[in-house]
Amino acid sequence: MTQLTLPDMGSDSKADVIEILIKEGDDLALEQSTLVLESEKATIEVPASAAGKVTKLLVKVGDQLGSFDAYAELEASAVAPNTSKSKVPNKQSTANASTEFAAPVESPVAKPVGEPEVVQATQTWVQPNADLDDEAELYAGPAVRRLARELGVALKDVKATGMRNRIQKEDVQSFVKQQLKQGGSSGLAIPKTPEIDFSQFGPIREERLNNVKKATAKAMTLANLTVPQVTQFDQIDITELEQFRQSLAERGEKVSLVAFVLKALACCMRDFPTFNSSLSQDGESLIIKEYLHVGVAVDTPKGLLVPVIRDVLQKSVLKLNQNLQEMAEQARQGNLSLADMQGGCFTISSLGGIGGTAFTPIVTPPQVAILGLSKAEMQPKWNGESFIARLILPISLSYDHRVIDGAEAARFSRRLAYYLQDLRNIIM
Ligand code: CAO
Repeated sequence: MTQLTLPDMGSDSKADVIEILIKEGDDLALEQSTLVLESEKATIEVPASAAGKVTKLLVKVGDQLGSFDAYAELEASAVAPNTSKSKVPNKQSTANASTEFAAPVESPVAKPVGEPEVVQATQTWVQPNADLDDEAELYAGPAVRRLARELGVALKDVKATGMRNRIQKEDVQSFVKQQLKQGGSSGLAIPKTPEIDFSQFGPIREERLNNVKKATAKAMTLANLTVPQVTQFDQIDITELEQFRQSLAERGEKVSLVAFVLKALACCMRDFPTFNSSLSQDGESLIIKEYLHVGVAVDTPKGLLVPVIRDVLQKSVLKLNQNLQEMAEQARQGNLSLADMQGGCFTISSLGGIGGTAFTPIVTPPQVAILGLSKAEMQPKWNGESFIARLILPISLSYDHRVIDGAEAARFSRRLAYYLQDLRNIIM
């Protein structure tokens, strides 16, 4: 058994134990901090002078210790303890050398047979008044300051519960817990929207949000906070596609433009697998999917729902159209199951039936991109000799810039144009 004792403190006066950084059963490493002592002018962190398992603590917070007092018993490990005695620099000399290590001053003393081996601290550093915060006169030991630094906590915000108004480790921990509960209210945390009594400006009424709207709000907030998004705008000439679509309609086959876009999009995702990926949780890798399911945003009386159409690459445009119409109807009727809305690799949001020239759809993680369709309109296009009327579809491709670069997004939207401008390219 080994006893840990304090080094020579350089005077007869005693220091208060203000923090105990170890507990019985701990495996102590050599020079690991064990105690924080406070004398009138300094805070001293005492490093372990031997490695081993702590079998007994001989002190408690509030005790007073002086030079060579024992404070713990240790079952020493194989690592040879450093048994040289040392002397803490006296306070005058430490005033200008706050982090200086004291040099050993005595050689090891042979221990009497049968007596516990006494291992004294060999090094310590003294920081005269270093724990006194100039601005707010805060007291905290080095270990607490280190913890606060690691957690990004400003000590002035922490309520102290220790002796002489000293901030303890537990105070920092409960401050962090409190902040997490409140959703954070300091530093870089997102400030809350101020609560305003709108009735002071005129009559109001309050409508409770339904579950769809609440889920959308949560998903959009998460998406906007976590994904650095960019939107690439482009225009696609769908004149021929529309003529083909109309000819199908004349034959009684009504096919949505979205079904054609689904097919062309799946070809693009096959060509650019990054668009069919998710960033791993630790941000270290990309998870590339070998399946290809696409969600389509549907405007329903309850709010936005996104049913997922499976295996888009393998399906014909007619099959995709059938899936789209069925899913959209189920969404409007409120008959979608949770499974119907899961597993999407990409999303299409079409506002073309309503209008608008462009918008910035929001990428919803873990997906890395979303395609917005706006209203196609006839536009004059120069063919080198004259202006001709062409049907132009505006698209808005938003992407997660952590995963997709701008050049890749531009190539992707050009590839989509390649497939939609001439559908024959899809079967090549
Ligand atoms: N350009 C020009 N006209 C378009 C068009 C476009 N991009 N897209 C649709 N139209 C026209 C067409 O004339 C279409 O009628 P026909 O197909 O008979 O000619 C008509 O608008 C209706 O289209 P639609 O968009 O309602 O129907 P759809 O089958 O093409 O799309 C669906 C299905 C589910 C995408 C759509 O009904 C829908 O819900 N869209 C809203 C999606 C949404 O809310 N997105 C925002 C999400 S973020 O808040």
